[in-house]
Amino acid sequence: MTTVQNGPGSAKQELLRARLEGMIAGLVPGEPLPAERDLARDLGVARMTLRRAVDGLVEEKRLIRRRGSGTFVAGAKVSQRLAATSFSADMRARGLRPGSHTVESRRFPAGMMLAALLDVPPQTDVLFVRRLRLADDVPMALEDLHVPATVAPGLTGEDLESASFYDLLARRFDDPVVAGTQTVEPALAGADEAALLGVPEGSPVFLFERTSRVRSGGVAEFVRSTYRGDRYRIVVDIFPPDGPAS
Ligand code: 16G
Repeated sequence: MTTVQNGPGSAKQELLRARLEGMIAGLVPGEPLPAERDLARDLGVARMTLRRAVDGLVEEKRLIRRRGSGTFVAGAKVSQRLAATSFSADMRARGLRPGSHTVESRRFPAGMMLAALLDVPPQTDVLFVRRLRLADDVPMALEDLHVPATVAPGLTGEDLESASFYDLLARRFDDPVVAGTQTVEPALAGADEAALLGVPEGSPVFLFERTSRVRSGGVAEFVRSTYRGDRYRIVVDIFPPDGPAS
């Protein structure tokens, strides 16, 4: 029966998938697939059959479907240079649209541990914001940000919805980030993180911890960021131990 023959895993569907994979390999990330009608005709399959195969590749994040504009080849891994740049600037530099969604936010006194990391007295008011970071609407990272009120008084979780924290520091508070310290280690996505990032629980992730200082001298943030291991590759510039050759 046709339905069985064309079902997922059927020889016909496998062949179609292989042809689509070949086509994706020949395109660069961000390039569109031809219109569904044309592609179905060229491949000699029904539009529904093609759509099912494309759905599978969209689910695997090999393709991205944008409503109203078509289906595009998903980005390869983002090569992340370890630098004091912001997520928004990094994404823009790659031609991707940065996004930020505030999942949760609250305020509390720093306490001993955060006070040491933020270099403030323990009773200092701290804003905690959990942010989902997106590139072209695809979840890339989850960031648990802690900001002392001393550096960004009045800042709220809502201010960070669809906004760049570093831009706000530079523009609203006239105090740009100038330096930072960052660590990176491998980890596995827990249930909550996996659900927000849209990856299976236990997927490999990079866990970054960063503290950044602003021009006025204070620590502006302590951030614990979970970056998707399937979308990031870390790039590090290396030099001889006594610094770059002049
Ligand atoms: C990056 C930083 C994070 C910073 C954010 C600001 C890493 C691992 N983390 O994601 O510490 O808060 O950029 O981005 O790079 P924004 O200005 O776009 O909000």
